[in-house]
Amino acid sequence: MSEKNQSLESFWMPFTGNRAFKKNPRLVARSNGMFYYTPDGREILDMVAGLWCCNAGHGHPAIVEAIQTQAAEMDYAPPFGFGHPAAFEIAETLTTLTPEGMNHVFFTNSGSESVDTALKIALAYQKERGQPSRTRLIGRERGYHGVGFGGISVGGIPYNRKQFSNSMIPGVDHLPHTHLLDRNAYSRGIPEFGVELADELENILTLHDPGNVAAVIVEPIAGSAGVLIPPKGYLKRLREICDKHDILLIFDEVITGFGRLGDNFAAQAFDVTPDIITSAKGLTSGTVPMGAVFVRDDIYNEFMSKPGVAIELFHGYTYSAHPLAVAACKATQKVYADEGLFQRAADMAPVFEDALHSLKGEANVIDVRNYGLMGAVEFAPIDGQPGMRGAEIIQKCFEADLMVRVTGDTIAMSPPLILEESHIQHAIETLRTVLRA
Ligand code: PXG
Repeated sequence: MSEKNQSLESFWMPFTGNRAFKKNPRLVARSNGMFYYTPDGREILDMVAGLWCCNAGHGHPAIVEAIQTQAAEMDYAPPFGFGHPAAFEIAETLTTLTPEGMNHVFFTNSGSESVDTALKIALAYQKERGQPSRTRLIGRERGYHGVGFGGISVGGIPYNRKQFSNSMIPGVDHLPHTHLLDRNAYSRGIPEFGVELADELENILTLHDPGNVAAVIVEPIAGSAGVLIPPKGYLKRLREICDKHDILLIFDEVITGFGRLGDNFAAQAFDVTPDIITSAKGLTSGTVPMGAVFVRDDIYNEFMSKPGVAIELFHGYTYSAHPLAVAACKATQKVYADEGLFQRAADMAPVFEDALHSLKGEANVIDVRNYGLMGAVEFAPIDGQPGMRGAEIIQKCFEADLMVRVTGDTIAMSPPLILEESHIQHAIETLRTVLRA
């Protein structure tokens, strides 16, 4: 690999074909703005914001400085029984971005931890309010909620569950996914058909009795499964059914939060207010690991209203509200606000949409979909080798200095919100060239 001929063997890479990677490594060594740089200096256009997270672009000087300053000032502060002022300050700032009445936040270090935290809060809340029979959880096919046992249990990506099939948390059901290729292919923005898929929730509730169900968790837009946009009216219908049966609705906004859809959260973009929002990634623009779970005031107050209880929730992480993460988060949020990046995402979305949809008609393209600055192009699989075409395309793109994300035979893009029209054109034309070759 390098002059030192260092082996790649020791690092067991996550969600990666280790053997294939180590034969043909795709390494990046430096980043700035919209770009990564390989160890030998090639400039790679980053159309995924790292992994859907670097919303402010790479190496923003204000964020870099905040992290450096904090590292020198206080490296770590214990979050159990102690606090540091900036944690309370950023919590308050963040709750100005959430829907009304959602003014409390629990800090974690990742999306997976945010999901498991949200599920635990939902379960504990039902007990606290005197409804201990409400223990069941409902996720959705093709949902990705991270890799904790809770997250894979409510998640709906078969490969992520298969190796652990006997160890899922009990009492979980799944809604059908909403990817209706035959009816909704090439939708621009919100697809027209499929609101009735939300009604399946009523059937699941009838089967188990609503009084046994704690919460429903969905990604407003499924990201990892290939950018699946909810059909028109679908999220509202889920909200109505949850309200009718007094069930919590959790939006997993690990990807959709912090400007990705041109608004603070998908909750605002789609005008549907959940009871709990999970987040991570864009929270710190991917600079320092951090997650956050936002809860409605009455959920928090339920825990706080019990007399004589010392610790209200037996849950937390050594690194909850880590000073470096908090500093990064504060600086990131200031950059988002000062530079109007959420609005910028909204402004660039139509340009992104037009460019993506110009790929309709290219070889093997079977769908293009988009919302805000999330987009995907789906390809017909090679016969008997699902995923192979997608893998080839991202390799060819990387060789052509373009970073995109692949899931199966779908290429996804979720660029930093700082991108310019020229980046969009360059990315789409590079992809077009790869497809034509
Ligand atoms: N929920 C959602 C909706 C996510 O997208 C997580 C939870 C878990 O976050 P952590 O920080 O624990 O990884 C995610 C993460 C991909 C890809 O290929 C997506 C994610 C992570 C890695 C790869 O699409 N999303």
